[in-house]
Amino acid sequence: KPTPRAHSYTKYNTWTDIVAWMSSMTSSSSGLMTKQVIGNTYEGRAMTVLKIGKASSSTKPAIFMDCGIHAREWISPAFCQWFVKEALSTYGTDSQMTSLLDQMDVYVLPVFNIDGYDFTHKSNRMWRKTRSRRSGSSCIGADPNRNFDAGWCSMGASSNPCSDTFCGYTPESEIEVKNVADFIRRNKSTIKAYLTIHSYSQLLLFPYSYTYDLAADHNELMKVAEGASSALRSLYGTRYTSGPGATTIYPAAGGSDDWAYDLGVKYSYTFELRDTGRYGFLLPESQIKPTCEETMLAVKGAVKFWRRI
Ligand code: ING
Ligand code: ZN
Repeated sequence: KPTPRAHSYTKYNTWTDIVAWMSSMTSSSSGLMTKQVIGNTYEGRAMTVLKIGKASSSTKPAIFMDCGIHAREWISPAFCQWFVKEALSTYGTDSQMTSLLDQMDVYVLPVFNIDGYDFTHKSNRMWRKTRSRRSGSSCIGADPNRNFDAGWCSMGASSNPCSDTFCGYTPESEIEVKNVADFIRRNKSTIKAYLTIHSYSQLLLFPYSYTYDLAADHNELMKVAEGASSALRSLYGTRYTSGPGATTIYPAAGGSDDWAYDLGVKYSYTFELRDTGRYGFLLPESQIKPTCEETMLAVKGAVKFWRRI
């Protein structure tokens, strides 16, 4: 058996590379990380959630984080890989990471829309949606971030299967969305925070996107977002804007953060990573490291706040 090359955290890895990486990281984690398949994608790829945390006899609160809900936003899966590496390599030396993983579990889904991600590597770099097909339409896929059951398809989404923001035929019609929603519903009592990583625009968004109404926890959500974005800015001066999705980016129904919030996951955030449009989805690999480093500060800053309350 040939020795696999070391995984690179400063490249945009293929799905095949990420599969091998998940297995080797789990094996070498000394029990700090386990993996579980939460279902298959439309094309049959296994959706794997990594659970990171010190084993405990009592039930621990948890954070759920997904990356790669949109196929072309390559910096997002790169961040999930970076997060896992940092968590495993700094547990026991970094006091913040150690107490986080002692007290909480972090569920990481490195690539949500695997079929779409694979398609962007092989056929069309700018693909956004899933890759599901239906008889009656020659257009492929739905927007997974319009397919959650939160004001579904009421605004900022399209009922045209050919649109890039197609909401799907019904809420959770996309199997990837159903698999994630089922997992979060099953673990609803422990999941305290939901983070979903997108690009680009440098925003830290929170509910709501499907309505202009303010969330019941608006002030607290805003305070955490501002703390996280100031931690992020402290490293390289990268500026983020925080606010509810509807007024900060655009109104859009069926998003995962709104759905998680309405389910009862109070700290529900969408990150829009670098940049603000110079490269957009085609962020150069040279920016993976600085982007991931600063985003780690934002995530750890938010977590620090939650652990005080
Ligand atoms: N942005 C998000 C999108 O799905 C968003 C913005 C966040 C919409 C939360 C709805 C809810 O359009 C990108 N870049 O995908
Ligand atoms: Zn996106």
